[in-house]
Amino acid sequence: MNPGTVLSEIQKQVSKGSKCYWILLDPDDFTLSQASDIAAQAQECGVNGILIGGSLLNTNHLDDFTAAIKKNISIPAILFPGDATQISAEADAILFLSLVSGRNPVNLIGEQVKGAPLIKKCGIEPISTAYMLVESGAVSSVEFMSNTRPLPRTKPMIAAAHALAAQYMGMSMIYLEAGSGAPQSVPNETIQAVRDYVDIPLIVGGGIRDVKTAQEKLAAGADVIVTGNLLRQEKGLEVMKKIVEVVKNN
Ligand code: 1GP
Repeated sequence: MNPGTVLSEIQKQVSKGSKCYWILLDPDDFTLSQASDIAAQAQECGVNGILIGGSLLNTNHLDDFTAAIKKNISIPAILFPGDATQISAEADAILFLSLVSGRNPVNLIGEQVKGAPLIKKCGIEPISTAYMLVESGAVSSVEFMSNTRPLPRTKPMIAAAHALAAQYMGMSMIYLEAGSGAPQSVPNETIQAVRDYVDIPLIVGGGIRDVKTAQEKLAAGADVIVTGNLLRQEKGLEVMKKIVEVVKNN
């Protein structure tokens, strides 16, 4: 794919009203050959992008992992970093996240300052993304690692105000996150409220493990849905293929 075109491709899709589906591969959860194989199958069935990353990596193979995925696909490989250590020149782009739901300066601007020069050296495309953590019924890894409070589930307008502020600050996308393996996904009311307030692409992830939930998030206004843990489940690939169909038919 042409360098520097990941965001513009997403914007093009969204402006046509098309929905997208990304899968998240955590380098701690898969071997290189598993990741490469899953990425190839994902592309073949119509997944639109591969996210790579995790809140805390316990392995040291991000470059090799990303290269193994890239070898088999032409859809974008996009880093989804937990911190400034998760940068690789092998990727096409990186979600340049700021955890705007929290009030911890380390996650709002500190890690970004550390990572920005490395991203420039790597030449990968940074995509400014407002990362918003929403309560999910359990303490997520993001909540614990960032030492921030998630947005309350029952107050959609608080989420909408954060998203609008992020758009006004010039961020290119919103990521509404319930957390990896969340017992409850982002509430549909929260997605709707954010959708009503912002017109930049809206990504929703965390706790989406079945077709019905995926459909609900799309209907509520998500432009992109993300599944991660689903692929660690038996029959995960089958569910992924069914979600692709739902996304295509939206
Ligand atoms: C986590 O949004 C992603 O950051 C995916 O979450 O693993 O729960 O699908 P799941």
